[in-house]
Amino acid sequence: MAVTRTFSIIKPDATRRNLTGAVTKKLEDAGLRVVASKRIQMTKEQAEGFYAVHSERPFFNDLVSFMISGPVVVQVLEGENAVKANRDVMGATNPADAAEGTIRKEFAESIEANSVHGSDSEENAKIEIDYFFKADEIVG
Ligand code: RTP
Ligand code: MG
Repeated sequence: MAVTRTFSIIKPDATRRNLTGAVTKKLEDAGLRVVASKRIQMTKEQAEGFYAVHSERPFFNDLVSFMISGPVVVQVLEGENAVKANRDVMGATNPADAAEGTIRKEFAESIEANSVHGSDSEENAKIEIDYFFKADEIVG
């Protein structure tokens, strides 16, 4: 299996509860390596652009408001089959459906305040990494 990269966000509900380390440990325990990381306050424009794919969904405005409600930690993760490894450890979008041992089962507050984002394909991972990071900010 190839070593690949994915993009992760530790969302405002998790940074607010001081869970940056706890979430990162889950990612690392799943075999992923943090090769870039920064804590940022997203602007409304940044969040709208990032979630543009969801702009017609009924939850879009709430989602953007939530994502700018506090700091987030954006990360690039590297590992074998990184997109799938990350999605597996994240768990289902709705914590009520998330499997035991996943980040969302353990930490998420609701379907919206669900502690983490992870890219859903390698193609989107590249786009999302480029949205937040310059090449020299990533050290593999
Ligand atoms: P993500 O993109 O954040 O990794 O999560 P995901 O793939 O599991 O979920 P997605 O369908 O892409 O939805 C993006 C984020 O929107 C919020 N959401 N709210 N109120 C709702 O019904 C609802 N549905 C989704 C969540 O924060 C979700 O992670
Ligand atoms: Mg998604």
